[in-house]
Amino acid sequence: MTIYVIGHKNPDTDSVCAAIAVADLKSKLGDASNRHDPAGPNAVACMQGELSPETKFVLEKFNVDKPEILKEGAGKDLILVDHSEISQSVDNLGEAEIVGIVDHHKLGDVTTSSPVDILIRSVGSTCTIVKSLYDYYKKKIPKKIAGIMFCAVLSDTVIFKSATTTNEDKRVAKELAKIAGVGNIKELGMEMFRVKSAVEGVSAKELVLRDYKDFDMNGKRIGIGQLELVDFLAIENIRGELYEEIRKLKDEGRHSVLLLLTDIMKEGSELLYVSDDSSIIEGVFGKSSKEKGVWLEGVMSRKKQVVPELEKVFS
Ligand SMILES: [Mn+2]
Repeated sequence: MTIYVIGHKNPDTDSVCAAIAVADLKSKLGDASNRHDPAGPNAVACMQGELSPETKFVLEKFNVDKPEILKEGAGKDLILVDHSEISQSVDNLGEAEIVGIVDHHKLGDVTTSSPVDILIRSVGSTCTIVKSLYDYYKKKIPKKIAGIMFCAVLSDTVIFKSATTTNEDKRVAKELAKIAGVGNIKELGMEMFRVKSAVEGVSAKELVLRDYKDFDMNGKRIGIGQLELVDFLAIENIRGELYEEIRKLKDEGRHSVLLLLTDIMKEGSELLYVSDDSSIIEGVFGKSSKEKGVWLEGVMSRKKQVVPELEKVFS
């Protein structure tokens, strides 16, 4: 039996690295954690789309193979990592068997027909939770997997600046860095974010979709993208194109599409938005703008500072 470990659509570093790490751990556990098959499962890491430049950099840095692409869930046994929303998962999820979930987002809308192993915790990254699973099962983390998990923690917590960061994330990152032989934590973090920030030669559409998620909020489809930038100069000339792309996404049948342009040095985000009802979005953030771009001081986390506020008004 093969178990496919899969992260969310538009895979980011946490989602790809968590899938690789969980597949490694699951394969090592064999029958110890598998009640169906005494021979033990063969777990395979998957992803729903191509690697982002940041994730490519991370995997190459630690010499880890990229996961295979999986977009179809029917007939497969799955462990979901870094998501539990149907809209962010593989096609035909209803015809798949979900055998596990490891996540750090709000509980989504997936359901299962059999008992399932779930670990969802409100920490800064899925890889922080995966580290605790290796420890719980007393399994050693391979050096290169520790390296990519370390990068995933830095990526998701924006080098510990995001409001989602917990003390556990910091402690785990230090432990992973030690296993991976990373000397300077902040230095590798900045190197990674410079790769993430590079927008040259990338189309506005790709930038909008790079870290983009759809949410079902009380029957309304809301899209939220985020671009984390080391400096804003890089996008100064393409704001109009970015706006045009989120408008197109909205026209595909969404109620609203938001794009957070996050300045990781200034620790805030500029919000671009298009909506059937702009006053809702403006009400949530207490600001409006004719240019549809507003600065939100201190807002860096989609899952903690944006999604919950929108859920409230749409519920
Ligand atoms: Mn994550």
